[in-house]
Amino acid sequence: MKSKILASAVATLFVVAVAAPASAEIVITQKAKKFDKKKISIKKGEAVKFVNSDSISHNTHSRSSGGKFDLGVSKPGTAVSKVFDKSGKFKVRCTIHPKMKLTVKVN
Ligand SMILES: [Cu+2]
Repeated sequence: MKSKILASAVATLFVVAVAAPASAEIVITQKAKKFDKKKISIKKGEAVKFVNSDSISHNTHSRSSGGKFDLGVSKPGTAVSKVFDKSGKFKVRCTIHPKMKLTVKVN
């Protein structure tokens, strides 16, 4: 009887683990006035966390059609997050530093 309960508990734990969001957090670092990657490919519904590791503020936005967003200005040491819930190719930019460029491809 005891082992049956244990087995059930283990099975429950397994289900919980599997049911947890499959998407690991995707992190992009803003450092030296650059995104640490130029291009990333993610799945629809996944979130990207933008971490400002610079000593200056950055803005994070996209004006790509079908996926416009603006996460505002993030101060040094802070982070902002964006869920990409539409497929497509989105150019992520910083209004303060136009040379900062990242393309997010959402599959
Ligand atoms: Cu910037």
